Amino acid sequence: MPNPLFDSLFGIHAGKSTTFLRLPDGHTLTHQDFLETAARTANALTRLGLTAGDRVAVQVQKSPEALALYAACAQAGLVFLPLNTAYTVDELTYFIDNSGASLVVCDSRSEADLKPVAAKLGAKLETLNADGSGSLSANASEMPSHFATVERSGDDLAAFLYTSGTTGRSKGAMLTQNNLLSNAQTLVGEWRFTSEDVLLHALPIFHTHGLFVATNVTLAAGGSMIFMPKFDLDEIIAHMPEATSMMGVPTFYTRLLDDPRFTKDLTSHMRLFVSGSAPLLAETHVQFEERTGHRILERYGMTETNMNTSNPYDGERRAGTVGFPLPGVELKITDTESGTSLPQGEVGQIEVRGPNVFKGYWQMPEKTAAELRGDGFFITGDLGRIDDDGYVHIVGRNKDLIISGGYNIYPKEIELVLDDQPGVMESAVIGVPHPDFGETVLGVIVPEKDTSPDLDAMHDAVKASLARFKHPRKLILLDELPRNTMGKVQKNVLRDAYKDMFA
Ligand code: MLC
Ligand code: AMP
Repeated sequence: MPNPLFDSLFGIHAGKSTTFLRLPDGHTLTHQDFLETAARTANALTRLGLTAGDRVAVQVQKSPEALALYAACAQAGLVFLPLNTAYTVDELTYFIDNSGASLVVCDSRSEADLKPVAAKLGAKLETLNADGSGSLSANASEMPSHFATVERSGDDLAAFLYTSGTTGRSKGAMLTQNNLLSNAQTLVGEWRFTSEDVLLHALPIFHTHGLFVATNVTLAAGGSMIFMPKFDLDEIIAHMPEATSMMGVPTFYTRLLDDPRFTKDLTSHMRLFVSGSAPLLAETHVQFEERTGHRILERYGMTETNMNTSNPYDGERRAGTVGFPLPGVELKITDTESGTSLPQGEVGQIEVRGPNVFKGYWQMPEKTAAELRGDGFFITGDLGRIDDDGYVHIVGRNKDLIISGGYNIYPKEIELVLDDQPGVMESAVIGVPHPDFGETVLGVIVPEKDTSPDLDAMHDAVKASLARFKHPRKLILLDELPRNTMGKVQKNVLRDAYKDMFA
């Protein structure tokens, strides 16, 4: 029975004894091994009573079994909802509740905290650990290694990815099978991936970049991955000679360049380095070429759209640009107020339309209508321009967003916590340049008259409710926030004032 995503990414490898995953300790898994684990897991999920369209919320460490859970969800027609391993119980509670997940899969270490949450919200709970153990794998090991793939259409939902908003409430971006599949197939062609490719995979698998770009592209091409649990400089350097390609956020590349072991010789076997999720400084692009002879291929994407543009494989990879719209993707620059198209070369908001663009935000029709136009164009919130040669330049953001080491942080979420603390009149959270993470979080606090708030207690309050990567690196006190004549806080003035704080 047809199931486009499963059939085209996974099913096509049935019976193949070719290597799919190479683990840093030398273990390997063939495509067939992987499919059998996925089928066993799909049987276990079905045995739990899950049926097509049910959501499966997953907060687990990166492992072959975690990836097989993604494949199992595709095969059983379930909606895969991966969650950052840094999220706190508060954050997870919202995602489980909002998505109406039927099942939560977590590490055994989180079981005690999440069991009551899942029970209260009517979800089942299973465990899956970094070493592949846990109740889900134990159930799966008793199941048959064949599963009758559940029929799905390309328009059916395959995944939810939560993305925060300017109001502080996260929105579940609904991605269809076709969104994911069409983008993966396009990228295979654009980036010339083949079954000969060995991708050095050090990204997390709970976001678009590591899962829907790196993994799906490798699957669609029939290649293999050196599957690293996380970005570890020593491990990356040790395994690079076995790889042909790597995908990463800019922090990966600046960390590599900071290491003298990263040389032209080490990369001589590589055919492609791709960067995205955050701006790659033109200076990093230039340094990388000087050191290795390779020009990084920068592309631009989003949770809601997968990949939109890419520099060319053949032809000039232009530093400081994100290249051209991908085949099938329309991109225009519009006026932020009126939404009308701007003349060539002018700066405005980037809008995109294509088979890659998501279906909307789960149960948030107003938010969907505000960002996804009736004619199918999605308002990205990024500001850009198209140069005379057609290259897209991202010049800023029309949304209050900080990107730290490739992770998105919405200031509002942190401001809400800070504003709640005793002695705080108001706060403003901004992103300032950081040599390792690109940007980092700075909190500016205006105390109530004649009070001096306890900054340590504020750090603790943030820690209790928000993931580590969102914590302000520093909190500072200010008598008042700069405002324009309309009374709006001028974050650009603050960003400018503190731009050298971590330089
Ligand atoms: C970890 N920390 C971070 C952080 N990552 N803080 C801010 N920003 C981050 N990105 C915390 C750690 O918990 C730790 O806390 C401290 O900072 C230093 O940790 P580290 O050891 O230096 O970090 P590391 O574990 O090496 O992680 C850094 C990283 C990782 C860059 C390798 O963040 C990463 O893999 N980023 C990739 C994100 C990604 O995949 N983005 C794609 C989104 S999809 P403490 O307590 O020790 O101080 C998307 C669409 C698209 O955007 O276009 O692709
Ligand atoms: P996310 O919501 O996590 O998917 O992040 C998407 C955002 O990351 C985009 O809207 C951009 O602001 C940013 N982004 C992704 N790729 C690039 C890039 N190559 N250059 C600049 N910003 C990027």
